[in-house]
Amino acid sequence: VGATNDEESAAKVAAANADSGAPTIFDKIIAKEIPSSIVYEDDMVLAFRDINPQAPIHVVLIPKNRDGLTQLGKAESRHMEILGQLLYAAKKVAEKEGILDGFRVVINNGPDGCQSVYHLHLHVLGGRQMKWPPG
Ligand code: D5M
Repeated sequence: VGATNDEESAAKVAAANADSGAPTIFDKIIAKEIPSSIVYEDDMVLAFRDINPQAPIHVVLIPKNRDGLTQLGKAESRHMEILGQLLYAAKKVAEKEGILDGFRVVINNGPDGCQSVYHLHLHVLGGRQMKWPPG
């Protein structure tokens, strides 16, 4: 059975490498080794524009120290602070981007969730009418 499309097969390859401990592209963004368009930053969180935006505003939020947290499905109690910080930072990003009237927060988890980067992250999308179900 072949992959149904490129996105799904890329997600499966990424998942297979998820626990290798290898740095991800997001580590390079944190280290400023590759450029990104940063929209918000504090001690724990970095937020930058998604390279492949799915809405007029599409920001990715990551913990600067992921503390082993590759995906939400692997969260442990020690990660509660990171999770809370990310969600609160999402609200600040939405406020800064002027989309408090309507935005969406997404966490893609695992291959079936189309996760492609295994460094926990949260998407903030807005600037257009969001649809439900998301598909
Ligand atoms: O989403 C991972 C997201 O990360 C995906 O929407 C593209 C984005 N991405 C990947 N590389 C970059 C760089 N270099 N800059 C900005 N955004 C990037 P997932 O939830 O894992 O599917």
